[in-house]
Amino acid sequence: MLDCGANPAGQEIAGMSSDRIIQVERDILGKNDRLAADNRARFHADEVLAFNLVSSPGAGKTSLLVRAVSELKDSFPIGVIEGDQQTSNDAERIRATGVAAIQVNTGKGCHLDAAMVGQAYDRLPWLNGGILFIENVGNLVCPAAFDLGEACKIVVFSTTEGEDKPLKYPDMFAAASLMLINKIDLAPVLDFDLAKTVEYARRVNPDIEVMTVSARTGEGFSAFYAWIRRRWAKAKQAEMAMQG
Ligand SMILES: Nc1nc2c(ncn2[C@@H]2O[C@H](COP(=O)(O)OP(=O)(O)O)[C@@H](O)[C@H]2O)c(=O)[nH]1
Ligand SMILES: [Mg+2]
Ligand SMILES: [Zn+2]
Repeated sequence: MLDCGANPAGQEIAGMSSDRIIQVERDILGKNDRLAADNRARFHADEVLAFNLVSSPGAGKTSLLVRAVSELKDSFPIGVIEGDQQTSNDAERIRATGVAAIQVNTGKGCHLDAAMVGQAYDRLPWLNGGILFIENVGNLVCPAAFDLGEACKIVVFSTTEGEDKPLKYPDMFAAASLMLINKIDLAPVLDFDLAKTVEYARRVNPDIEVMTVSARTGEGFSAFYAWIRRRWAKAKQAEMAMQG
């Protein structure tokens, strides 16, 4: 349990008083927030736009990134940080596209933290003016609580997961700026109810933007790229305004 540190469910832990548990959680999250602020300052200095991709395992984060980095790599310097408990499979899938990727293995850990991301960022080539994609560990719970220094979180939700997941795991949908509904190619065979999914997501986060995509067919990706380019232009504008 304490691997995670976030203890979002507020469970009891044998031998620890609830005050002590709350203190340990505050210490862990407080330290993470300081390191996330350091990451954010570095991304800012490098003019790097960082996205933190979160989802349950198998929603299609890596498939989506393989397609996106292949199609965006001529427009932006791109780097990827891949988080999984074990294996470097996902980093290898990204590197096969010619884009730099660093694998972080969290072992028993169930989320990436800001320290891991800072160390992985050191090992990437300089992404000056580019984009950093961080693929978090597949888990709809505690990655919501750990700021990595990203510009925003993107939750990837697939049509195979059931429409009610935004209600069951509200913290993640509340923390995300964009929901990519992936595997839309499978929607007809699954009787997937898109309207219901969007309604549930907006119930926990009225501001969440929603797009449907298929990492398999490429459907919906031009809208996703347009969204990325808008975020990028906005960050550039803010930068220029600050420089006066
Ligand atoms: N039909 C379909 N399958 C997909 C799509 N995206 C991913 N998959 C499949 O879903 C499985 C998990 O994908 P992966 O990218 O590894 O998910 P991750 O665990 O979130 O990184 C793989 O078998 C993919 O081929 C999609 O848009 N449509
Ligand atoms: Mg993956
Ligand atoms: Zn965790």
